[in-house]
This record gives sequence, C-alpha cells and structure tokens, in this order.
Amino acid sequence: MPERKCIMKLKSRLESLAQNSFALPLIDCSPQQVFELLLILCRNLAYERPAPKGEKKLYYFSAEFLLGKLLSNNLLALGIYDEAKAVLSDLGLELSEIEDFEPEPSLGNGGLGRLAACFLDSIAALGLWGDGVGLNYHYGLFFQRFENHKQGEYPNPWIKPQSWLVETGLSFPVSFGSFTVNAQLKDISIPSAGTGLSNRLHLFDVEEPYPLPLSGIDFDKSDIPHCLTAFLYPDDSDEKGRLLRVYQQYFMVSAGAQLILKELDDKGFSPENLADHVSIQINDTHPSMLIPELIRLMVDRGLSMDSAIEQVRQSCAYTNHAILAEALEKWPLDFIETVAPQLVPIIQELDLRVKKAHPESPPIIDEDELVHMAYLDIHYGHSINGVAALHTDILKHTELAPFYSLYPEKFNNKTNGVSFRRWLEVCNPLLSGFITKRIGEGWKKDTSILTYLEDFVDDKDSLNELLAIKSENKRRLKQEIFRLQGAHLNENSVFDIQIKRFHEYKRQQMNALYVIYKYLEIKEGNLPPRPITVIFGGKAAPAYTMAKHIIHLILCLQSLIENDPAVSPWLQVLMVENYNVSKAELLIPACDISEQISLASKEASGTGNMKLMANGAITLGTMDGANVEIADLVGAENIYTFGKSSPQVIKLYAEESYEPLEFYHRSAIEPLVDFILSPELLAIGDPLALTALWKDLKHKDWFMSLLDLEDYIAAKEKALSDYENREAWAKKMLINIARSGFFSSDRSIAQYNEEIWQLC
Ligand code: 26Q
Repeated sequence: MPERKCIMKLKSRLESLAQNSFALPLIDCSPQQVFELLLILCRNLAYERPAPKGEKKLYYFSAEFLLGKLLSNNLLALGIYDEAKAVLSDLGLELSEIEDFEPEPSLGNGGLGRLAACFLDSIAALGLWGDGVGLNYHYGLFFQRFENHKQGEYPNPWIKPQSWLVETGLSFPVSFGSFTVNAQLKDISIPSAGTGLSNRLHLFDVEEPYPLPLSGIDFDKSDIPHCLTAFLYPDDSDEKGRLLRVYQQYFMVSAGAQLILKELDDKGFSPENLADHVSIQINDTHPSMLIPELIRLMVDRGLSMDSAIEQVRQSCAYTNHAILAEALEKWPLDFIETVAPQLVPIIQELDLRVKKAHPESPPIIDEDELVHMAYLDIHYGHSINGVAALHTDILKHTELAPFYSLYPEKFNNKTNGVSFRRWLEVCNPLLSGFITKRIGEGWKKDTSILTYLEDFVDDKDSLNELLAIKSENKRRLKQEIFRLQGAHLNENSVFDIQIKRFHEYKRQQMNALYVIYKYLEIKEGNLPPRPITVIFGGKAAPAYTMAKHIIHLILCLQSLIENDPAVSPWLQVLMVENYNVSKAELLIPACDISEQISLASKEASGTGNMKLMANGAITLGTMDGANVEIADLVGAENIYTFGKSSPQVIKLYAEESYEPLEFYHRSAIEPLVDFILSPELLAIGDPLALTALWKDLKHKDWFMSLLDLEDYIAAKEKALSDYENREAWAKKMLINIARSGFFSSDRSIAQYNEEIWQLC
C-alpha cells in the first residue's frame, strides 16, 4: 500500500489543478473532470521527464500504433498507480469508472498496431532511447455498430480538448509535387516505470484537419491537404483510396526523415554519421518510402549517392508481418510519380543498382511498373525479421527464398511479445495478486520468473484460487456486457473466445460451423456437459465483403439461438460490439478456451494467443504462427492442437489440389454448411449474403475451413470434456501462466536491441 504521505501529496496536486482548471474544489469535480485532472497531471509529469541517454537512438516507424487507453499505463509508469487509486477512493470513485471517460485512440487495425504499442512500452521499460513515428489519425479505426445483423461503420473521433497529445510547435514541409503540406508534430509521452525517463510517440498531423463527416465514414478523398490524417487506412477499394494511402505514407516518412536529420544535426552530427547515431525499424512496408526519402534528403545535403545508400542501409531494418501475398505492398510507379515525383529517380536508381548487381533477383520495379516495397527494404536495409519462428522459416524458404539465398545473414527471427504490464498486471489485478502472493513482485520486471509458479501445480488451494479468479473475471465480463450491450451471459458456462480482426484465413467461419454443429446436436437432444458460450469480437475491413458475410452469419446465429428456448440454456453466441483494446482487456482475463484456428502457415504470429495464455486460457489452435512456440513450451497435455500442418498446407496450395467439394460431401460436414441456407437462418438474415458465403465454402474455401473442420470439432469436444475435470484443468491453466513469460515484449525488445539496433 502506498504511504499516506504520498497519497496526500498527489491529492494536493490534484486539488490545485482542480482550482486552476475548473475553479472547483476537487471534491466537487465530476468524474469526467477528475479524469481530465489525472490526464493533465500525468501528461505534464511525463512530458517533463528526460529522455534516456545514449550514442544511438531508435526510430520505430509504423503506420499504426494501437495504443488503447493510456491512463492506467501512465499512472503505473509514473509510479503513482496505487496512490491514484487511494485518492479516487477518498473521493468515492473507482479507477475503472474514471477510465470510462477516456476515449480510446484506435490508431491501428489489429496485431501489427498493437505490437507497435507494446514495443514502445517495452523500449521505455528497458530504458532504451527510442521514439515511435506515425500519423495522428483523427478518427482512428471506425466504430462498429450492429444493425440488422450486419456491421455498420461510423467515425471514431478520439481527440477531445484534453488529450494525451502535446503540441510541440515543430513542423516540417512535405512536398507533394504541385503542393506542400506542413506536417505538424504532436507528441504522446511514453514514460517508463522505474527509470524516471520518458520516450515519445511522434505523430504527424495536418494544420487543418478534415471536418467530421456527417454520416458514415465516407469523405472526399481528393481533398488531400485536409484528409491526410482523417482516417486510418481509408477504404482502399477504389483508386482514390489507394492513392490517398500512398499520400499518407509519404507524409509520414518525409516528415519523419526530416525529424531524424534535424535531431542528428541538433546533436552536432552530419548525415555522414547517420548509422552511428540512428537505428530505424520499419514496421511492415507501410513506411518503406523512408529509404528513398532519406537517401534523397542526404544527397540534397551534400552526401554522395554511395555514402547515403550505405548509411541508410546500416540504419534501416525491416519487420515482415504477413505471409499473405496480397499484404505485400506493390504500388504503381505512376502513383509515386503523382504523390512524390522527387522520389521516382531515387527509386529508379536503387532498382537499377539491384538489376546490375543481382540480375537473378526479383526487381524492385517489375515489368508492370509496380514498385515492390518489401524489396526496397530487403536490398537497402541490413535486417529482415519475421515475427515467430515458423513465420521466419516460411519467409526464408518459401515467400522470400530468392532473397534468403542472396542475403542469408540479413534474415533473423524475433518472436513477438506483449506487455505484461498492460496484459496481466493492469487488466487482471486478481491474477496479478495471486502470482505476487506466491512468487513475489519480481515477475513484473522479469517475466521468466513466472516459471516459479510451477511449484504450486499440486497445491489444491492454489488451484482452487485460480479457478475462483477465473470465475470472478467471468462475472466482471458478464456485468460489463450487460451494461454495454444488454446481453445476459451465463458465468457458469465455458467461455470460448475468438477475438481478432475478421479475415477468412483466421477462420471465424470454421468456429461458426462448430456453433451450427453444436446447435444441431442440442436439437437432437445431445446436451453438452455444461453450457457453452462462444464469444466473438472483431471488425471486418469496410471493403472486405466475405469477412462481413461471416460477421452476418454469426449475428444471425446469435439471434437464432437466443430465441430458441430448447437451445439457449446450453449454447449462447455473443458477438461483442466494437471490439477494441479496452474490450480485449475485459475479455482476455475471462477466457477459458482461446481460439487460435488460422489455417497453418497463414498467421504470421498472433499476439492475442500470448495474452490469453498469460491469463490462464487454454489454447485451441492449429500449428501456426506463435502457437507452435506455445505448444513447445507447454507440452501436448496443456494445449489442444488440430488440423493440417504448415508444410501440408503449403503443398496443397503448390499443387492446387484442395477441393472443398470433396469435404463438403462428407456426411459430418454437409448438414453444417447447408444450415447456412436453412429456412431458420434465411428467416433472420440476408439471403444474398448467406448464399454468397455458402457458395464460397462449397466451391472456393480458399483458407480450407472444410479441410480442418472435423478435426477441429473433435479437438473442441475433447477440450470441453476435459474442462469438467476442474482440478486437471486448473493445472493446465497454471502451467500456461507459468510458461508464458517468454512472450513478454521486454524479451522481444531485448533481442531486437542485441541483434539489430545495438543501442547501448
Ligand atoms: C497492405 C497493403 C495495402 C493495404 C493494406 C495493407 C495492410 C494493412 C494492415 C497489410 C497488413 C496490415 C496489418 C497486418 C497485421 O496486423 N499483421 C499481424 O501482425 C501481428 C504482429 O506481428 C501478427 O501477430 C499477426 O499474425 C499478423 O497478422
């Protein structure tokens, strides 16, 4: 417990802030005002902190930083978390109700953006000197609302008069051929616990942002100077949207490159010494134009082309996050000519050099005049990393094989990790207390210590307490879901949770087919040992029709089952509206079974799998991404794996031999797929959407749901039956928690630093 003296000190600071800001005594401030006071206090304290020191500084470039709410994180990092809770309790308030007033900055789509946020947290926690660089999207990822069993998309503004942003007063001109936009620099502090230091997230913005659209998320995409920072990834189903994406990317990297060179100059160094003082991590290919832009600016400042290229090569490193070919960005050279004509001769020169030196290598500019952004990074950076062992292997031997034979020394793996401060300490205080009571506080700084928990694997009291904590977290989720969506969850049921972006390769449709299987079983009178609640959360990209059809099917199933009194006591489907970081913080501690069911070879890593494991959920998954490493760590008896392996799947694609119809005609599968077009579902849903999904599964099924379906059903049934042996299940939970420490982003970042950045 914090000392009373510290509590009083914090309270008196808030008292005077309350007077200054609202001319009110603290006690008379509304909860909203108390939130604002805490925000102002944290923002000022963090901004006053010095940056870590060092010879070399890291710049982490990313088009996404999915920060989530920042108040708890800041309080923790500033060392006033417990004091703040005590002050709030004196005022009759809870931290969680205060946090309700904090809008969530949704500056990311999913895994890649959330990873960037965890990495900033860990870079600061390790005392490393490293800032993030990105864009200040005003509306972030859209707000999802369900209407007529479909996803509706709405703007999601997050910047209020009081926000975490600090205006720096700095700006950089970004020239787009015929016009120039001044990139205003706004900062969010990233303070770290224990070091007294703070890094920053630099977000570039336009001077006059685009006004809030009146309805939906549509806007004038040709009004470039205003809408550069309007939305995260505007709908790119049309050419204007795709062009705007390139404008956004150039805006970010040109301003970022100028910031790097300014800071280098401020320290008294010239661009000739860039690589001694600067490390740059390029998060996927969205910031890849940074390479030619930096080279261009350095040549402008008098460097020879050769030395500019060499300095940039030694500074830049690239992380690949996707195996799907469509996620590897290729832009028409024409687009770049329109957006940043000054970059074209540089890219052409870089391409020419590669064509001369390595005529056998795939070209940066191909015969269709498409610029392959990843190839820029590979040739002109010094490191290429995948995000899980299997993923890096696939990059080396399949996707990027020609480059691996050219530059074997550049390829390396950095298995992803997550911040245990946010994803265990803050989001699951009960489990956090359970751990500390048994092994002390050390795990908060070094998660490998969590293995000490294994000493308690035969301790009945500990196992019972673990089960009780899970139940309590399920009750907390139940309450919140009722408050937010009015739905009633049964906390005595098994909570089976799949939370992630909607994508066919992640196979939410396969989980939906399981729901149909269970529904039909219950209708037949085959009741499960206890009720099952299948929870989904996630958004589909606005232009991704098939993903929206899958959401539609799930919402129709939710409604069908809810209204069927023979089934609803045994089975419930819940689609959580507007899944985001805050919802994840509630769902993850309450999960029993963690669904990680992507088609093997398709999920680069996954990070939700790690968060769920650390919170005592048992993984039901394919041998894909980091699931493979989870399985290695916990052993076969503490995970449920199923499905075809990655080499088997890669072979099926290579031979083009997968035929969904063969699987469809199996007696165990046909009734499940056909149920999509049953009179019951057609009475609820949109026949066109359901038919499109049904046809796709039967005739296309690009991500092979039917291939793994029977195996999946069997594995899930086994997990559900094992769940009934509560003590054995609690042991599995304990072992999963105890062995999750490897997946801390502190470990990932330490490896990035040792093997790529070498900051100190
Ligand atoms: C590319 C080209 C054109 C338009 C959009 C894009 C695009 C946008 C977003 C490509 C990729 C993304 C996001 C990818 C992503 O989130 N990948 C996830 O990264 C996580 C962190 O490494 C992994 O854990 C996940 O497995 C991976 O899916």
